[in-house]
Amino acid sequence: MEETTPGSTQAAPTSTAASSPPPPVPTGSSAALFPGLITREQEPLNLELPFPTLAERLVPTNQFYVRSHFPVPAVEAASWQLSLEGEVGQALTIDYDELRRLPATTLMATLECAGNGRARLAPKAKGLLWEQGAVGNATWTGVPLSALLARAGVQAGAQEVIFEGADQGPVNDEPRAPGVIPYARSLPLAKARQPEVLVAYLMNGQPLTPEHGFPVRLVVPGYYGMASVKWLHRITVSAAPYAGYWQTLEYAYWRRTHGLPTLVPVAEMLVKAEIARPALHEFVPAGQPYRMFGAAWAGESEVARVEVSTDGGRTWQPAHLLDEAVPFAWRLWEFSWTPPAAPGRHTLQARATDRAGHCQPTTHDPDRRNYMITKIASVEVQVG
Ligand SMILES: Nc1nc2c(c(=O)[nH]1)N[C@H]1C(S)=C(S)[C@@H](COP(=O)(O)O)O[C@H]1N2
Ligand SMILES: [Mo]
Repeated sequence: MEETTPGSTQAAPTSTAASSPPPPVPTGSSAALFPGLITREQEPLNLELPFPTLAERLVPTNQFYVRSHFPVPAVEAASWQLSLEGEVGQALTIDYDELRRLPATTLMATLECAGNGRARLAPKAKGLLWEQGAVGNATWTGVPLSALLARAGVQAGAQEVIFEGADQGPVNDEPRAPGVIPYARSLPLAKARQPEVLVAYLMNGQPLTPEHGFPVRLVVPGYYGMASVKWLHRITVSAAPYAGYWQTLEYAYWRRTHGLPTLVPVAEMLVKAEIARPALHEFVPAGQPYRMFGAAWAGESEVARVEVSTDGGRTWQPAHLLDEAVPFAWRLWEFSWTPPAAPGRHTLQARATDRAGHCQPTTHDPDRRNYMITKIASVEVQVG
């Protein structure tokens, strides 16, 4: 397998996007537009992919999970504007047509919600109880953020870039927000300048759906989903670390520095494999080969291998990776398992290792709070 530099294989500009007329104004949103997804919450809309239905490396847009903290805002492409301000030489605003006339990049990237897998935590975690499917892989087309930053001219002393969505509301659960707030997150300047970070307007080759951020969203390959701000309308370059609600009170975890726990924002995705099939409690015929199947991803690194255990983690055997390593995109895998001839219950596990040698833990570290749930998952099946 080839070692690849992030962004190098696919971040090459692919022509200037067409200036076709803006797509129609979105009209509300509903779970009915996403047949087959599990509704975790109706309002705001939160939908999960039933992971056992996974079929292809690219998840069709109408099967791609939806994670929203506020009602989906109706943003019109014709009146949408993005402003870029703060610690820049020349603040700028750009509209939808101008954005689509700039040199664009298309890349494949996996987004996973930092809370994916929360349903497996014991004791019962707070927050939406995602099982396996708050994750998806799609192609994204947009303008590299670095090009916009270069155009505005980032001032010396800038540290972070803050991204604001057009969605907003109160947060009524504890910890409460101070009144109505928008969804906003920041990136360290160094990440914001990477060629893979896109101001995106196409998903799987089509205009974004309202639920996935129409007309324009940020896509931050390698980071958990919370960084990929939807309905993006304002970018602020900041000389100080941003300490907003979704950066500190939510989507933050404890890191120990000099023995002191310190809250830090959730950022890079950690290596993880998931089993799509068999599904939990599936019936597997005895004595004949069964094709186990799943996906694995590794944030800013790359999946080096996936292994399967059919004996409760005592021994591990290599799974077969079905597709090429592409930076930031998951890889599908399969493993042929022949269960014993005798009926009984069996526990199947899968784990992934990234290029840096990181593997998955067997227990969830409480310092991660209810985020970054990568402990090796078990699927219990009935052989008969
Ligand atoms: N404006 C805005 N952007 C957002 C969110 C949001 O609620 N509002 N949710 C974030 C979270 S937590 C995730 S996991 C991803 C989900 O993207 P998707 O709904 O397209 O799958 O969007 C992120 N961007
Ligand atoms: Mo998320």
